[in-house]
Amino acid sequence: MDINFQKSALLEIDVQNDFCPGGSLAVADGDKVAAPLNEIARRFAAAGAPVIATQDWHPAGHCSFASTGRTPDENEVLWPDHCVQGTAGAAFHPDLDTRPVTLIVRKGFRQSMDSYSAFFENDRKTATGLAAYLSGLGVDTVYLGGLATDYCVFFSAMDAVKLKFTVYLLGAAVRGVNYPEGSVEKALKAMESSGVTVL
Ligand code: VGL
Ligand code: ZN
Repeated sequence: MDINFQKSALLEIDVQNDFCPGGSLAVADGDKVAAPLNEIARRFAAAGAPVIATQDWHPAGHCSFASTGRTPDENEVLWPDHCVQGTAGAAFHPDLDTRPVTLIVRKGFRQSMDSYSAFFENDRKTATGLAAYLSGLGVDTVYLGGLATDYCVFFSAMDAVKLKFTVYLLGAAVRGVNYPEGSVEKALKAMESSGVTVL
């Protein structure tokens, strides 16, 4: 893979214990994304290029938790309690090498709003600051991997396209929830038809 490290950033989405086997919202083989991400992250680091890791970072009783007893909005999915701030479940999976990481973006930290994307919260308006950070570094291309293909990776990739970044999805470094059934397939198709290149 030929990467222009002068203008590229690597985004490692939500490689956290709760999304890996044994976690409260486990994605099948979620831990398997760590090795391919580590390999490419070391190449970015060696070139002095930015490596951004995101962390789903919810307060206890977060609005996305089914345990609140809330009735979900149309098309909204509620989840088991996961990635509660400061807990072991919210920590990066131990297989993820965090040494190359230059910035950690935490998201979903507001009680009443979720944030799947690394760029915008789920109101689709509130910025996380990541776009400005990347622009400030002259980045115009992002490589993406992590968890989960059909949620946080998907929304991050789609926002990156909207923000006019060139977007590459690291196909071997993503895994999906696939809930509802078929959502991984649907997400991959939508990303590809929006201009995301799946490697
Ligand atoms: C995610 C569901 C809930 C993700 C985060 O990282 O894809 N999925 N919160
Ligand atoms: Zn979450």
